[in-house]
Amino acid sequence: EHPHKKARTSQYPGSKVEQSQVPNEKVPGRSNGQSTNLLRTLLALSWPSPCGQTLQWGKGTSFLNSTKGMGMLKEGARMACMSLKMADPEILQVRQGLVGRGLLRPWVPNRAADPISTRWKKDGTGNKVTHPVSERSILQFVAIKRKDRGEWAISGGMVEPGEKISTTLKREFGEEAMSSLQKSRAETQELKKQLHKLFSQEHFVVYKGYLVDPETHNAWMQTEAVNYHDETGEAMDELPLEAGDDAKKVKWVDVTDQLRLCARHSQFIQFVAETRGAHWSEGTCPRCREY
Ligand code: RP5
Ligand code: MG
Ligand code: MG
Repeated sequence: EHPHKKARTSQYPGSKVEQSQVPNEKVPGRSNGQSTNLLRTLLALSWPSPCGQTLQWGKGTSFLNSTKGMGMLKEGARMACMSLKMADPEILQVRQGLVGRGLLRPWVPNRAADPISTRWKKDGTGNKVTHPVSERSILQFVAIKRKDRGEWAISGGMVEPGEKISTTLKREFGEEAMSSLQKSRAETQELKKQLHKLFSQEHFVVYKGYLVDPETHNAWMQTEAVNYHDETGEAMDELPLEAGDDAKKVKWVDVTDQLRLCARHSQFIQFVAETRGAHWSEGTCPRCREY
């Protein structure tokens, strides 16, 4: 599936605004640094553009479709290309006809971080539970149910300005899976120690990059997902899970291909399961199957 498909074929979340059906070949890759640089430059030029703070995505759509809007966009692109010494203003083509920030706060990439905390599923006697069909050990991860969209997800959140990703990963897990914002000062200190211990464990970066989620031409998501795994389960088992902030529920969930999570979160979890040799699907060759 084309990575940018969802953003072009459905309504913008929480609205009745249809995203236009831009064909694949007309979509410039967001991995293309030039596109991002160009947008940055356009914003830095502070030319009266459709990217202006006052335009919302709804209004922006009609503005952009107007002759005046398109003219300004092209002129801005031309100026930006001149300043970047780039040849092709077409790189700033309209992706799905929506301009402005939509649901997102910052312009251009909105950085998020997704902590994936895992442990092995155990039975009453402390032995690992294996799946009867795949015969692989079953992994569990901490899932939250989002308040806004009601979907199950990883307890991720946005990177605050100037914040290190490693801090965001800990902070968001604390806020959404341990309700840290509701704790007293003493409890917060204790919680910080627990989180520090958890997040100092063995970990690896699962994914880093563009994320299909609410987006417009000018504001989109990118994330860094990191897996923190507790092999013995000692630290994770003691965790007093309590939903907070963006989360209305939190629980340990078995990892399988039946998971339906928001954004690309199921793919992140699949990658963790396969990397750790855990159960994912009932098929004999999970990597050969199409999901
Ligand atoms: C997802 O939304 C990201 O992967 C991350 O989990 C989350 C960040 O947004 P908020 O939870 O702060 O709304 O796209
Ligand atoms: Mg949050
Ligand atoms: Mg969140």
